[in-house]
Amino acid sequence: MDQKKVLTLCILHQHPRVLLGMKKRGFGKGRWNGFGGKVEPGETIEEGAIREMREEAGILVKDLEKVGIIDFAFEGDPVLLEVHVYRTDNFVGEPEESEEMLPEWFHVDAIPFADMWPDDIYWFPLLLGRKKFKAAFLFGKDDIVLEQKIVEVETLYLRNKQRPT
Ligand code: 8OG
Repeated sequence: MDQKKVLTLCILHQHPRVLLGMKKRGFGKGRWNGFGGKVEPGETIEEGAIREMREEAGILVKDLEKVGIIDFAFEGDPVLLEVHVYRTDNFVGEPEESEEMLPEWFHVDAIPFADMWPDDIYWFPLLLGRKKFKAAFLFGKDDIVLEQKIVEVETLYLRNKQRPT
């Protein structure tokens, strides 16, 4: 049976800059990304996003706006990832390096897509344009995008308070 992992991804977007972090270890190592990780038992998805932002960059985020839900499948792998994407321009603290991430601000015209997950170039423009979306990607060998689907939506289910099943 397919298994599903629920993850968060949070991007600070204070136009015209966004905060990304260089992932120093584990899944996605060597790529710039937003901050996030697995939702832990007993916490809501939004609580998970807030915790990860604090742990990985020393930032307290407020007014998280849910902008997207992305499903990832990997050819030959029964594990599906459901990534809940948030943005905010309201936070407290200065980004600090952690064991997992080296944070850096990027101008929105200089986002390092070549050194990011290959799907990001498809949906980042929606996030920066303050649009909401649902997306699905199928990855093949060497993280090549084999299939992709992105739909802009008016609203996302208000699942922030929900605990993953
Ligand atoms: O706990 P861990 O660091 O393994 O969590 C993985 C993080 O990477 C989590 O924030 C979700 C995020 N992530 C994926 N896949 C992709 C992707 O294709 N693009 C981006 N931008 N982030 C991703 O798991």
